[in-house]
Amino acid sequence: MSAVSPQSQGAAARGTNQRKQIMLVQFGKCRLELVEGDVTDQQVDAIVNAANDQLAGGGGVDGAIHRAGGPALMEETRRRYPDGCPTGDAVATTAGNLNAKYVFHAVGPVWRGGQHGEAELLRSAYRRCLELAVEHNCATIAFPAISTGVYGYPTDRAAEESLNAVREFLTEREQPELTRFVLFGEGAFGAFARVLEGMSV
Ligand code: AR6
Repeated sequence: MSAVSPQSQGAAARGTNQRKQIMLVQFGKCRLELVEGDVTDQQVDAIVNAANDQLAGGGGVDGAIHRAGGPALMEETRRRYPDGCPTGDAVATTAGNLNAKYVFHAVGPVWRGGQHGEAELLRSAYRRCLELAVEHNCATIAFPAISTGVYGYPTDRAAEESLNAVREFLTEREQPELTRFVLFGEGAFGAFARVLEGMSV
């Protein structure tokens, strides 16, 4: 098992008075970051979208990604994946106007109380994105907190499954170099940070 050395630090967001939270952890050769922010602002090889199984677009992260990426994203998605994408899986498109090479459209589970395979489906959605990152030679990838918005997955439970899935993958495969969770708001950041701190001791 890789050594884990957490360092947590608050950093002033450039150009604003707001303090944005950042937490960094190293798993062997791989770095895991938690940041508070907007996933569409990230400059990484792959940005992950929290999509639905029809890849039909929607609100939340999905809406923001399609707005920022432009219409080319939906055109490509429709052309290449007319049947959508099953829950727990992910598909890749190019990233349009986003500052990335790819968007990985991941489909997380709808929360139905926790007894319907939600945890395994959520872990699988993260794993599939990391596999796509390796296949597409992506050194850096940014995730939102899949399923924790419209799909209703409790954030603290999602943090546990998501971070464990990513840690397992990074420890086994030793890539990608950087995995960043981009968490919308202090509440989501805090939930993920608490789980990551617990994992590091
Ligand atoms: N950057 C980072 N995180 C964000 C952003 C953003 N720009 N916008 C929202 N979040 P959701 P889901 C957070 O609802 O639960 C869509 O309609 C948000 O606060 O985007 O997987 C799809 O089409 C929450 O914590 O995704 C599907 O139908 C998290 O991202 C459905 O919603 C995920 O919220 C998918 O639902």
